Amino acid sequence: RRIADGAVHVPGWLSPEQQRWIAARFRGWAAGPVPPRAAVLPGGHPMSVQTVCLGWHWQPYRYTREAFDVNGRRVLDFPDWMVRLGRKALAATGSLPETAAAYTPDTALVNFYDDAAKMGMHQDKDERSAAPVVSLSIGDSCVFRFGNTESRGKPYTDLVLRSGDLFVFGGSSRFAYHGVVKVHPGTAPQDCGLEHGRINITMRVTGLS
Ligand code: MD3
Ligand code: FE
Repeated sequence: RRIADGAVHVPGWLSPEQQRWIAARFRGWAAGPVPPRAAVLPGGHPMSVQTVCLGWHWQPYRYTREAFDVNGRRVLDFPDWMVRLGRKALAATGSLPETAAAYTPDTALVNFYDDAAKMGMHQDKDERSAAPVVSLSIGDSCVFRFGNTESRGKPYTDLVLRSGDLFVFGGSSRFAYHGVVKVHPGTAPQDCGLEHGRINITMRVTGLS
């Protein structure tokens, strides 16, 4: 379960019913005012994942309140149920009860991976907070690469993230390089609510107002 300082993996934390419920929320966001989009990197290349932002709109590499790069609409609210889920997630990884209860994420990036999508090694440092990131996966499994804080290269650890898995990145792991090497198509469990592809939710504290 403990992968590194502050990095805790809890396989199968979400029940199939919770996975189906969240997959249905994703379909709602996808049909909503700010649909999933592939963010375009500063070099002009679109990312291969499709992202829905909640609370704050993320563009490489800043947070805004309006989705200027999609359709200019105001960003979707960060739902209360996700704050509660984030607190439960921290509690489940053994953080102090008072720390878990005070955790108040204000943004989430909800990434959809098709069969070919991946995410290169990067650090998440657009937030002005060192609060932990909570990650939840639904659908196809993937190879997740968890690296070090110095560079994109070795040493790193590859592990498989499956539908229902929880991962929390706090402490010195918060600013570690990480990425998604590949998705394993066709591995989504029958009962997860997603027929193909992979959803990953990362909740964060932006430290912005
Ligand atoms: C380690 N997402 O959205 S989740 C991202 O599966 C992102 O979609 C991946 O990396 C995905 O930025 C990986 C696991 C994760 C998320 C945030 C982290 C690992 C992290 C932040 C710091 C360290
Ligand atoms: Fe990341």
